[in-house]
Amino acid sequence: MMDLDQLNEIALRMVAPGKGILAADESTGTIGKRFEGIGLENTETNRRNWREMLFRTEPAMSEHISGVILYDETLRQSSDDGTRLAELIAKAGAVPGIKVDTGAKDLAGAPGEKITEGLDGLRDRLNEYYELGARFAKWRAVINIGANGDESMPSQYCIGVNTHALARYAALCQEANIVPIVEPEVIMEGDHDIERCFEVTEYTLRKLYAELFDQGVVLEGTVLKPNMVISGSKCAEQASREEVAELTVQCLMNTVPAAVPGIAFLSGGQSDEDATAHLSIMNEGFDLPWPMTFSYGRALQAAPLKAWNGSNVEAGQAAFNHRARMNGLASLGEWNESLEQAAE
Ligand code: 5MM
Repeated sequence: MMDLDQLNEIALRMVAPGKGILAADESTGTIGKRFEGIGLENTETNRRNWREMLFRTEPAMSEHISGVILYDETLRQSSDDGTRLAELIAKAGAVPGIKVDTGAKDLAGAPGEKITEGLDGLRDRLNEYYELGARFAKWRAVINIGANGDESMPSQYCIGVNTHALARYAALCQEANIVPIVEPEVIMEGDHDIERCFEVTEYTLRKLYAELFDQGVVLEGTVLKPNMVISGSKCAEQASREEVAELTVQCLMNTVPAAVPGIAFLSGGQSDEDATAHLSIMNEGFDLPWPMTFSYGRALQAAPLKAWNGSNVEAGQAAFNHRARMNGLASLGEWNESLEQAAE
C-alpha cells in the first residue's frame, strides 16, 4: 500500500541541507563515452571499480551526498569483498535510487524530437528495485530547442507526450513506495538565447505539473530535477551567472508548487564551476519555497574520472571530495570562487 509519509520522508532526505544527489546512472553506452576520454575499456569490472571508488569516498558520501542514482547493472553489483554497492551507499547514510527509463528515442512524426521510453513492465521492475534497496527513481525527458530561431521546436506534441509519460512513471513509482524524480531536461546545446530557454522551460514545467495533477501524483512525494535557465551553448551572447540565477528562480517560482519537497538540478553540460556557482547564487540571493540542490552527473564526476584515470583511487577520491564539498556549500549558498582556488 502506498505510504505517503515514507515517500515524503525520503524526498526530504534527498534534499537535506548541505547535501545533493550524485547522478551515476549512465547507461553502458554513455559510460563508455566517458571512459573513452581516459582511454579505459568499457568492461563491467571497470564500471564497477569506478563507481565503487566513488561510493567509498569519505567524507563526500556521508557529508554531501544525500542519494545516488544508479543504473540497473550497478544496483545488482557487489564489490570484491561481497558488499553490494547499494549497501555501501546506504551505510554512508545516502539513499540508493535507480534510473528506470530506457532512454530517449526518436519521436514518430517529429524529426529531431525525442520521446522517453520505459513504461512497459515498469510496475514489476519497480517492485523488484524496491526489494533490491532502491527508494527513489529517475526518469529523464529530453526537450530539444530548434536551431536558427525555429520556433516549431519543441512542438506541443513533444512536450505533451513527454510530460504525460513522466506523470505515468511518477504514479507507478508512488504505488511502489518509490519517490519519483521527474526530470524534464530542456537541452542546453544549441544557438538559442536565455529568453528562449526560459520560455520553453516555463511551458514544459506548466504542462508537467498539470499532468502530475491529472494523474493523481502526490507532489509531497516527488523531487523535481530541472535544467537551469541558461543560454544555449552555441549562443553568441552568454548570460552572466547572475542572470542565469535570476531567470531560473523566476521560472521555477512561476511554475513549481510549494508542495514540492525540493528541487535538484541537472548540470546539463555546464562547466563544473558554473554549475556550482549558479546553484550557490540562487541559494544565497533568493527567498525560496523549496530547498534547491544538485543532482549532477558530469559536473560531479568529470574531475574525479580524470584524476582516477582507471586506477588512482586516492586522486579520484580527493577530486570527488572536493567537488562534493563545493556543491554541498552551493546548496547552502555558501560557495565562493576563492574556495576553488584554495584547493588548487
Ligand atoms: C548520468 O547521466 C544520465 C544519462 O545517462 P544516459 O544518457 O546514459 O541515460 C543523465 O540522465 C543524468 O542523470 C542527468 O541528465 C544529469 O546529468 P548531468 O550530467 O546533466 O548533470
